[in-house]
Amino acid sequence: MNDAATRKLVLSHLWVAFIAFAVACLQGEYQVLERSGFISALDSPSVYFASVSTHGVLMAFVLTTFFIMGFGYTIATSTLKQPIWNKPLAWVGFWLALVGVVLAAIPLLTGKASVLYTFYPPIVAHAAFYIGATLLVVGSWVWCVIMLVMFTQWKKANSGQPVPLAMFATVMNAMLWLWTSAGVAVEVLFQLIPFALGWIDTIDPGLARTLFAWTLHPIVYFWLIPAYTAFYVFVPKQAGGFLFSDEMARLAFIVLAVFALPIGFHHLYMDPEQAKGWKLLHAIGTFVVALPTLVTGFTVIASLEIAGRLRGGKGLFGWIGSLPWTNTMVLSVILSLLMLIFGGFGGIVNASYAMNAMVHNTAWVPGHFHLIFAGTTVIMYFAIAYYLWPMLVKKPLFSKQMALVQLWTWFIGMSILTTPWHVLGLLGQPRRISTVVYNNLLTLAWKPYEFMMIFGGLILLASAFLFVYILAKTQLNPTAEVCEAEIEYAEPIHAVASLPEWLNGISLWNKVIAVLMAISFGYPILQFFFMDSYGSSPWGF
Ligand code: HAS
Ligand code: CU1
Repeated sequence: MNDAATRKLVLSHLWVAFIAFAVACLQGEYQVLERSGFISALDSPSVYFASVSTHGVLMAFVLTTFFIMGFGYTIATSTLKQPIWNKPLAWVGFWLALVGVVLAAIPLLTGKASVLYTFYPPIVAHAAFYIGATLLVVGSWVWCVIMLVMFTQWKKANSGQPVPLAMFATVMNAMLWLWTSAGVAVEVLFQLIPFALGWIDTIDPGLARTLFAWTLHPIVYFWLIPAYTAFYVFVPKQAGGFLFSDEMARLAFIVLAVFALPIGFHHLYMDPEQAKGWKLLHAIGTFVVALPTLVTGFTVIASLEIAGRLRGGKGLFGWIGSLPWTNTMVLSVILSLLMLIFGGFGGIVNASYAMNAMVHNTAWVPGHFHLIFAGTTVIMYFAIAYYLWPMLVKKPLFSKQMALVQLWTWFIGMSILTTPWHVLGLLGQPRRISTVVYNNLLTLAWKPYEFMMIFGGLILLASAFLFVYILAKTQLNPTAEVCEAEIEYAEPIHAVASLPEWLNGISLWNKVIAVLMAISFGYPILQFFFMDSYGSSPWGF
């Protein structure tokens, strides 16, 4: 991290990510207020849907993609000890993605792209929205190419050597993202852009939703992998111990990347366009993809236990108390795992066909993904930022105490926000609605939960601004001494001297994915071309 040009590149990516995040948090608080119906002056479905669409795009696409790119450049340069391959190209990727975001933001903020982050045709947005989203994805592909080239070059120069675990995970994620984004790219290029420009009169929502389902599950693992990377490569060292198993970590990343892809129909259980046999196949894959998370939970907790015992913790649970709870990385992983228990439980409920029927399209689903994405995943983005910031700006963190408060408030706020969502879902409150006025006892029963959500959202908003404040203060602090710390990667208990190629490369897994995708999406997509299909006219703007 001594190369100023690389630091500038990484910081630029991370700042875009975190500014998008702060704006989206503001919108989040407005949305819970609007939905609650407590302040009638706020009631406006059109503003609500413009806001929720922007919020979703900023959180799910902008925060994540820019963070993942910036973090990936950091991992690649620090683990491979190589400069970024083709830095000008990396900047091209950055600018393409940023121009895309600005282009998409204009129709989003002016209510011309209120199609939510999942696009939902036949609702149609202004073409600039889809073109902007495409540029963002193309910018991220540039990052994928750079990661793959650096990985390949390193392997050539260090043949037979194990690729550092953090880089292995990053390259797996780049490969995963190329596969993941293909589904939505086809939808946008061949359906949505022509539809928005009026080149085609109708669209087949069944095909569009199938293509989006191709992307919708693996994208969540694209977001998650940096968090798991930090679990494995930073946490054990920060806790004062060792990684329980390097090989087990690789296996977890492989199963995550491979099985994230052929399972998207668990988002379509209640949709008519796919038959039940295909849904069953995707359901089975969904349960397979939960396994690497269990392996991750096990390995990370085992690593924490090693650290706790090395620090003198005794007895069955005594090691938990002796962990360094005031280390931002260690505190984050503990809070992240706690949120994972309940967020993951919700995922298993969703994945089970009969229970999905109960919760699908209800407030339960945003409850699930706020807990597991905004909670489990994003808290690790904070931890990574706190860890890297002093090395990126060469100044010590402005205030560790404030950072700890920020992490705790995020955890508390997210718990208060998402618990009522789960309950409201079970009480039948639909998701993706502005306000539901049934005027009956059912909606009265919702009110206390709505109130809790507003409160949880306020805590989160304060926490988000505190996060950005700490980063900005650290960077702008004129009096701080110079910080020369370097990134420290965790050592496994048993050092890996050599690895079989399947644990050290991606080519086998790329082929496995190709086969699994052909099996799970081949016929379900092809069927649209040889059955009668009925297009829908545009709906919306
Ligand atoms: Fe999900 C919907 C199924 C994980 C994100 N998910 C969504 C949506 C998003 C999302 C954004 O099957 C909404 C999409 C939309 O807008 O329509 N999800 C799953 C399953 C998992 C899962 C099975 N989801 C995630 C992750 C996400 C994410 C990760 C983001 C990062 N999800 C679904 C389904 C739907 C869905 C359906 C569609 C719902 C519908 O009807 O629309 C699994 O990967 C989860 C596995 C996790 C576990 C938890 C294990 C727990 C561990 C913790 C151990 C810790 C301990 C504490 C013991 C099984 C490992 C230690 C304490 C100490 C102090 C040390
Ligand atoms: Cu999914």
